[in-house]
Amino acid sequence: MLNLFKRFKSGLSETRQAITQRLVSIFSGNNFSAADWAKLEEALYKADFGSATVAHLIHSLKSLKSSDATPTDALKRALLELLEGAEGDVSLASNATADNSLPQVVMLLGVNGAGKTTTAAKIAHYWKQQNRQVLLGSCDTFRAAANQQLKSWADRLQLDCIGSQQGADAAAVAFDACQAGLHRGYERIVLDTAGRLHNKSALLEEIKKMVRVLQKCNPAFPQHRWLVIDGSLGTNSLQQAQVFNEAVPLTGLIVTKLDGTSKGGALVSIFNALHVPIYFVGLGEQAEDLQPFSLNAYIEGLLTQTP
Ligand SMILES: Nc1nc2c(ncn2[C@@H]2O[C@H](COP(=O)(O)OP(=O)(O)OP(=O)(O)O)[C@@H](O)[C@H]2O)c(=O)[nH]1
Ligand SMILES: [Mg+2]
Repeated sequence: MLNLFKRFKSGLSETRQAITQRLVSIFSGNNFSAADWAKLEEALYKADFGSATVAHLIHSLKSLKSSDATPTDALKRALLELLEGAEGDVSLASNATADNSLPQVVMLLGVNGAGKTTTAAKIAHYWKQQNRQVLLGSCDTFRAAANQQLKSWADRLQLDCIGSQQGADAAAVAFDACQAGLHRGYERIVLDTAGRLHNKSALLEEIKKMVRVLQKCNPAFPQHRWLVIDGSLGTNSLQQAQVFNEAVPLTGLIVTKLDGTSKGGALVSIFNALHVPIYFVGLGEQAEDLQPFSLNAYIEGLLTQTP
C-alpha cells in the first residue's frame, strides 16, 4: 500500500519532469544567469502553471528569503501561498452549515469524459472505508451505458446504488436517490450526472433544474456541487470551470488524470480562478488512485527529485 506522498509523487511524475528536466543546475545553486531564468520560465509554462502563476513564482524566486535554503524551498513557499485554502476537508466535518441529521449530498458535474462516473464510485468507496454509510445515485440518464458503468463499479466495490433508466428525468432520479438516502439513514449521497458541454445552455439549465428539484427534497440539498475536471486538459479547462460556476455555484473541485500528463501545474490557476477547495485528485485509474488533495503531497510531488 503506497502512502499518500508516494502516490502523489508517482502520479505527478510527468509534471515534475517538465519542471525539473535540464534544471538541475538551477535547483542546486543560487546564482541564476539570464538564460537560467528563461529556462525556468519555460519549464513552468511546460507544466502549465499559466502566466499569472508563472509570474508570481518567478517573482518569489527573485526575492529569495533568508529562510529559503534553496530555490526549491522558495518555489515551495510561493506555491503554498498561492494554494492557501485549496485543501478540501474530505471528512466534510468543517461544513459549518451542516445539519448532522441530514445526509450530505454531493453532486458531481463536468464535461464529457472528465471522470465523473468513476470518481463517484471512488469517492463512495473512500467514504465507505472511513465507515460512512454511502449511497450512489446514477443520474446520468443520457448515455445508455452510464447506469451500467456505475452499477459495475458499485458491484465491484460493494456500494449501494440507486439506478436509473436511459431517458428518465435526471432530476427525478436525483430526487429519488436523495429521498431514499434520507429515509434509510445514509450519511453521504454521491450523485453522478451526465457529461455536458459547457457551451450548451440547455444542458446547463438541466443542472439548475436538478438543484431546484433536490431543494424540494430538502432545502439544504445538494450541499456540495463539485466540478470534476480532466487535469490533462490543463489551463484549457479554466473556461469550462467558470461557465459551470455561473450555472450552479460550485463548492469544490476534483482534478482527475493528473497521472500521464505534464500539465499538473494548471491546478494552481484553476484554484485561483474559482477559489473553491480541491477535495480529491485522480492519480490513476484504480479506486485507491483517487486521493484527498494534500497541499504538501502535491508540492512535494511537483518539486522533490529525491526518491
Ligand atoms: N489515468 C486516469 N484515468 C482516469 C482518471 N479518472 C478517470 N479516468 C478514466 O477516464 C475515463 C472517463 O471516465 P468516466 O468516469 O467515464 O468519465 P465521465 O465524466 O463519467 O464521462 P461521461 O459520463 O461520458 O461524461 C475512464 O476511462 C476512466 O478510467 C484518473 O485519475 N487517471
Ligand atoms: Mg459518466
